[in-house]
Amino acid sequence: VSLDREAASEITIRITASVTEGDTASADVLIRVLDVNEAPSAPVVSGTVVAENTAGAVIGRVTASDPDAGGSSNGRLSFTVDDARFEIVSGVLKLKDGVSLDREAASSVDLVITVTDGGGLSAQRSVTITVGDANEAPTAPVVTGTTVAENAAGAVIGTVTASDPDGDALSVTVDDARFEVVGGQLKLRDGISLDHEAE
Ligand SMILES: [Ca+2]
Ligand SMILES: [Ca+2]
Ligand SMILES: [Ca+2]
Ligand SMILES: [Ca+2]
Repeated sequence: VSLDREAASEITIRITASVTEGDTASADVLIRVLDVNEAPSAPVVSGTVVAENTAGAVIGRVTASDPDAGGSSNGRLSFTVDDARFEIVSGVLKLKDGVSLDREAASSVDLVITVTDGGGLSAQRSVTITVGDANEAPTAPVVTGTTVAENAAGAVIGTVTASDPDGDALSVTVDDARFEVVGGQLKLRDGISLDHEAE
């Protein structure tokens, strides 16, 4: 048999003495159950996603319970996270101010969350946080050539390249109707040629 202070912090027992002739005498004794610190439960995080390119982004609330709840320091909980880019403030797991993540560099982050009570007992949980994708603009297109022969219908000027941080498929257009970009090449449209003396 053992006792649980959190279930009952005091119990009263009655002790009775008797003699063989039948006389009895009793006394009530109040027994206090002393507190022993018990470990908190492993922390739980309410969110699993952090937006990329968002400094200080919030992931979710971190909670844990402790058998020694109430005013005692044995039930007072504090939280830490093992990755210096993150912090837990007022029970909220977030990126530190000024820190943001890049999904294209790493699509997820493994964190260990630790809860510690005022008596020094702790519990941990490992969580994987997904970095949510945000669409990012492609780079400005680059053309390898800058000259075109006159009187050469459909002449090719050069190769057009651009890249996209997200790996998105890109389409390339040109604002002068005499030109087109086909198969990654900037060229005059078929049947169209230019005249050096005119332009
Ligand atoms: Ca306790
Ligand atoms: Ca405790
Ligand atoms: Ca992205
Ligand atoms: Ca994109």
